[in-house]
Amino acid sequence: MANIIDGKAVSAQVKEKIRGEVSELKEKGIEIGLAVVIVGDDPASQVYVRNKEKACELVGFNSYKYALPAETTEEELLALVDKLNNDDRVDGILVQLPLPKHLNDKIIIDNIRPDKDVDAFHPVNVGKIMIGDYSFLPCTPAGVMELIDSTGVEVAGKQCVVIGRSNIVGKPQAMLLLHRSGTVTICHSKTRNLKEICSGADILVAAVGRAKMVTSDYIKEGAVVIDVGMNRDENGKLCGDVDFEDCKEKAGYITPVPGGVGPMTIAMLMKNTLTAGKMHHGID
Ligand code: L34
Repeated sequence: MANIIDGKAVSAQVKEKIRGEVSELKEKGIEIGLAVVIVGDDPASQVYVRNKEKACELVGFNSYKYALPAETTEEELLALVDKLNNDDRVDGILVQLPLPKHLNDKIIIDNIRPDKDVDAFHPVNVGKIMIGDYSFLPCTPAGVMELIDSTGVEVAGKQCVVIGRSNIVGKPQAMLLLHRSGTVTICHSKTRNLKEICSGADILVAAVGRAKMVTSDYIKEGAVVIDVGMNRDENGKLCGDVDFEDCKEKAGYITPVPGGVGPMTIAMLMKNTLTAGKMHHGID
């Protein structure tokens, strides 16, 4: 039986540390604010945004939620982003993705001030990550790194395989593993011999968005298996990209869904917001 990595516990530790720092800042009269913008009524996004608000409350940030109707126009959304860019109470701005189809993510993200871009999705922040000189790391990949670290397994020199090449997870994940001197392979829908490549991985990160695609024949005995997927199975139950039941004996360490990467994404958002707040107040 593999060790199950408890994302809730690790995220609680991260948030506790942030809570301490936030209360010290408050004593100095410094308050930190996060604005979360959600457009439309995607039920999954609503849950994630709600969890972000709860985390803000826990660590002591002011949270400003903007729930806009699905018909919101690009001009309206850009006007809100501009307002938040210029609002001194707001240290971090997050526009929850996916946006309704008529809105172009790229245009919106390009208009968030890079020093308030706590998702690290703006091209300036993406570029900084590429060269290893960054203030913010993207929340999900950064959370994955924390979960790997929680196992005590060293990344340097290991075979690391990332399944998925999105701008939000796969690509930056590969970069973060590379920064830690992992030997990194990125797999995607055109990859040949996917199973063979994955089964050579000491550290496997699955971020494809296909329910239970990674079965035990994809993993190496004793591997660290991190599941970024958030899918619904045939019974409508939340599940990851990894078939947890099938893999839990063979893996050395494995994350569950829920309770794995999801809570860490949120903890890392809190960390980035604290960093942004400190930067805006000239601390550190
Ligand atoms: N802009 N859009 C922006 N930033 C992000 O960092 C995200 N992401 C992804 C989707 N869109 C985004 C999130 O917030 C995914 N994501 C996210 C956040 C939280 C959780 C999952 C994904 C989460 O709380 N997961 C819980 C279960 C939630 C449930 O019950 O449905 C868990 O334990 O995994």
